[in-house]
Amino acid sequence: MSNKKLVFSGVQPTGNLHLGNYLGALKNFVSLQKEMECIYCVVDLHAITVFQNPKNLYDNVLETTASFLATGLNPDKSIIFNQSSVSGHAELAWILNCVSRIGWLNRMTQFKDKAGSDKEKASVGLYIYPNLMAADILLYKATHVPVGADQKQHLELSRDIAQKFNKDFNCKDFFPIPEPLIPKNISRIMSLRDATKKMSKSEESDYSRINLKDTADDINKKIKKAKSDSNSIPGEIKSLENKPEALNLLTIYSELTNKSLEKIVSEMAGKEYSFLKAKLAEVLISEITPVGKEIQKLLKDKSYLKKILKKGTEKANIIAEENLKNIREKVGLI
Ligand code: AQP
Repeated sequence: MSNKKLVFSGVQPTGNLHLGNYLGALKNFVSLQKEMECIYCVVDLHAITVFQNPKNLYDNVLETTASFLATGLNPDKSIIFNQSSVSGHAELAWILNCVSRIGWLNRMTQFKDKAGSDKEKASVGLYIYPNLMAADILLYKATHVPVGADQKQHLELSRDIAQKFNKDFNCKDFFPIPEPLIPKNISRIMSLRDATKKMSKSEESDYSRINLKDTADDINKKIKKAKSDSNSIPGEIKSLENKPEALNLLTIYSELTNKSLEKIVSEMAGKEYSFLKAKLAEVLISEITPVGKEIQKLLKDKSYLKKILKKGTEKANIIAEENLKNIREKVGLI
């Protein structure tokens, strides 16, 4: 087996990227780019598992690409492309649909959350989404996958699929078993309105999230309105156990200031949440608004963004085709 480390991860073009995507995934993408070969994909085929207005989807693919670049991904170092432009993703997904088990998919909690109460009406694509995710990773024989904690279960399924393929086709170590890279302190950013739910692009209320394109004014308003607690900030983390909104705000602040949660809680002990909110809005504005401005600037030159995707597609296709040739051979396809 090759020892080459290779990173793969994707982001769905389903709307404005937000603070959860940024702290849970994109920041990690940028730092990994310094140490390893990386492939970052705008996963448009995942997006259409839930109906997308075609015009919005097209725009969102370009906007997600702009967000990749604005947060610091370098197209000369990392391969940046959109999933549907490399047909190998769909081909390998089909093969893996035949390796993966229905029982495994039935355990996926994201399907249960996204399909809601009427599962009969969910698309088949939404149900088999984790098999496509496995194909994305295994198509490049990626060894490391930076994701937020919400994707941990899907990644475990990718590992199971890789192991089963290697066993079924008697090719030990053919697919590396991909390792998740989940940020330790800030694996899941929660909604600003209801911290029992994760911050998400598809949540109806825009007040539930900080978008990367939000202005200073938007950020101030959203943080002011964010749910917290009527008591003052306690001196120890344990007392925050039943106060998820307060804990979420403190965790975001700790991440953005690079200080441990313990240190932040001890510094803020006894203060009102309005004090934390003012400080939090300040650091958010200084970290997020420059990214938003860069996204807006990049979006003015769509042909440049398309050129980046085209160049990335060419590079990705070379790796994908080489691996697919071997995969077809293992399966016995002529
Ligand atoms: N709230 C979050 N906290 C930490 N990480 C998060 N990620 C998403 N939300 C959070 C991570 O961002 C990467 C890209 O996610 P995605 O956009 O492809 O899919 P998602 O997880 O389904 O994100 P959303 O915002 O909830 O999108 P919608 O609403 O369209 O489903 C992933 O690594 C994810 O873990």
